[in-house]
This record gives sequence, structure tokens and C-alpha cells, in this order.
Amino acid sequence: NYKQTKLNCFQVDPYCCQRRTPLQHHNKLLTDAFEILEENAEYIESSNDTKGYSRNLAYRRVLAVLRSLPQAVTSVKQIKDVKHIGGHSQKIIQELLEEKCCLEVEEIKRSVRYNKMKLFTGVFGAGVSTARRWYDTGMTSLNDVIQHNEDRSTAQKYGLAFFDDLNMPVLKAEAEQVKSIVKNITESILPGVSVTVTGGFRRGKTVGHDIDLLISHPKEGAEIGLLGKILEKLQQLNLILYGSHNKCTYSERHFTEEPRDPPTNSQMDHFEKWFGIIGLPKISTEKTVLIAENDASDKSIKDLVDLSKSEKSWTAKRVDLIIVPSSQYFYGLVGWTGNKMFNRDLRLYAQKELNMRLSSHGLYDLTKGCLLTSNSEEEVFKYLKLPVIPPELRNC
Ligand code: TTP
Ligand code: MN
Ligand code: MN
Ligand code: MN
Repeated sequence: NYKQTKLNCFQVDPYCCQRRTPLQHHNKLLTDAFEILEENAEYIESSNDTKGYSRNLAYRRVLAVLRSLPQAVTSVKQIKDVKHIGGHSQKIIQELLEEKCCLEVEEIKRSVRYNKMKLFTGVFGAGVSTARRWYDTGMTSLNDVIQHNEDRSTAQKYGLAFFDDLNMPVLKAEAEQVKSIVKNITESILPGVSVTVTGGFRRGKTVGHDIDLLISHPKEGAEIGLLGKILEKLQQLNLILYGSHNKCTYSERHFTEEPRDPPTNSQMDHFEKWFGIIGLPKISTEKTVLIAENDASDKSIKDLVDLSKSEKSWTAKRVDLIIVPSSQYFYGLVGWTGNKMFNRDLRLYAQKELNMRLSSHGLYDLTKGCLLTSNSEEEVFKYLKLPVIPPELRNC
């Protein structure tokens, strides 16, 4: 009887947004291996491939399933009929269960290409295509890239120069520190404003790669022009190292009824936002200290490297500031909490199963032809006819 229970087959709902997926799950031996396969597939796939079959996406689906299982897989038979786990993945699982490691994965881990691509995609501002170009040009180290005389975006210059700082895991306490700096500044400009830590930290992660802050005000429209003032203040305090302010030139600042954007899996939204790097004081002090050099797009990469290596009282941290109008707040919150796979399936599920279009701006019922406004995160799930999945269980 015990043996039978152990061999019970797993059943999973097809969309990961229907499942509960904790950060700590039961199949780490398997997911560690599939994470390598997933990354490697992303490095190999060309970006214009994404319309067709994507091995990277297939592996991400396998990962999402494995992370959501209520128990450890002990036999490949248990997952024989599980959705998203195809023949090749089953073979890998079998090998992992029997040998505790997988030859294909070990080969990837040893491969030069995988390791260089991992290094180069770890540079802020460099995506897979940039990393591939650097790799194909024959560069093998960050120093090669720094020395090489090629056109680099300002973001990439900062990413290269502050690579060590930016690849130090961001701690939850540091996220809270940045949140209170931003909150204090913002409150002095616009009383009653809310600043929320989203992204991985809201899903219960204790470390992250950046700090995602949602900024909103209960009075619709009060947030217009706010971000510019916040950035001015941050600049005066010398906290900004680099930043890119997306002013949201999009005429539809508010979600329109017209479902003219294809309901895709794209994460792109139209909120006014800022992606940047701040210099966070190493020791939290009452007074704000002058810490970082001002934004210097004219600075040479050599100067930036010198600055990063200098004795400094601050650490470079990636920060995202997103301005969300009150009427779109809970959709923005769901979108910016993630994770990316959860969002992807949430949108796909809404489209396929409910004929609704979901984005970070709102939910549009295409059958009824109306917009569904929401006053809580729970309400978003209710409209979508899904159980309320708390943020800590969205780690697909
Ligand atoms: P990220 O900060 O990229 O990821 P994360 O916070 O989940 O993980 P990490 O700890 O490594 O930082 O994005 C946060 C969430 O915001 C992510 O789940 C997807 C969403 N998002 C958008 O909705 N729009 C965007 O333009 C981006 C970049 C992210
Ligand atoms: Mn990846
Ligand atoms: Mn994040
Ligand atoms: Mn982010």
C-alpha cells in the first residue's frame, strides 16, 4: 500500500497560474538540471525563433511543473502523463533519478560557450544578442569587452564597470532601505503616496537582482509628473549613478477599451518608469550622504571602472521605479509581482479560456466588450475564475 502511494501519479493543472508554486519545493535535484538546460536553450535560440517552437519555453514549462509538485518525483512513471513534460525531458528525469546527474547537463556546464554567455548576459544592459556578439567576436572575459573598442550603450558601460556590485545579491533589508529613501522623498513631494516593494521580494525571495518599486497615489491623476520630481530629488542627493526614464509617450496612458495590442505574452507595459542604478550607502545613516558621482553618460568606461574600484561608501544597486495610476493599481501589482512565467500563463489562460485580455493595465472581457476594474488583487483572481494564489506561491 505504501509503495502504491509512492508511485501515485501526479496530476497538474495545465496553466501554472492555476497551481501553487512555492519558492522551496520538493524537486531541486531535477530543477537545478533543467535550469541549466533552460538557460542554454535561451543562449542558443535566435530571437526571431520565438514565434515558432521554443526549447527554452518548453524547459521553462517543465520547470514550472516540477516546482509545483506536492512531493518529490521518485519514479519517472509518476510524471508519464503530466502535461508539458515531453519525451526528452522524461529521459532526463529518469537519468537524474538513477544517476543523480545528467550527461547533457554536465556537458553544458563544462562548455565554454555556456559559461561565456552566462557571464556576458550577466552584464546589465546586455541581452542574449549582445552577449552572442561579444562571444562571436572572440572576447572571453569582461576585461576583453571593456578594452575592446566597440560601440556600447551607456547602460552596458555601467553594467561592465559595476559588474561586481550589480552581481552581488540584493538583500531584502537593502530593498527596504531603498524603499524608505524613495518613500520619504516621494511623500515630501506628494503626501499620501504609496510605495510598494514588488518583484521577487514580494514573492518571498530573500535575495534578488534588483529592487522593483511600484509608486501610486489614491487620487487618480495625482501621479502625473511625479516621477520627474522624484528623480530630480534623487539626483540632488547624488544617489543616481545611471538611469533611463521612460516617459511613456504612448498616448493611452490609461488602458483603453480597444484591444488593439495583440494579447501576447510580452511583459512590456506602458507605465511611466525608470530603470536605473543607484549608489546605496553601505551603512544606513539618518542623514543622506553625498555618495555617487552624478549620471555621466559622457564618462569613459575607464573612468567608470576607476570609480567602481575606488574606496567608496556605497554599492551600486539596480532599481526599477514604476508609476501606476490608482485605477490600474491591482493589475500593475499582479504584473510586477510576477514571476514572468506566472504572468505569461495568466495572460494565455485569460485569452484562451475566458476570451479576456489581461495586461498590467487591466482586464478586458472581449465577449461582453467591457473593462473589469479591480479594487484588490483577490478581485483580479475572481474575475479570472482562479483560486487566489498568494504572491509566495507564484514562484513558477
Ligand atoms: P524582474 O525584476 O525582472 O524579476 P524578479 O523581481 O521576478 O526577479 P529578481 O529577484 O531577479 O529581480 O521583474 C519583476 C516582475 O515584473 C517580473 O515578474 C515581470 C514584471 N515585469 C513587467 O511586468 N514589465 C517589465 O517591463 C519588466 C521588466 C518586468
Ligand atoms: Mn533565463
Ligand atoms: Mn526584481
Ligand atoms: Mn526589475
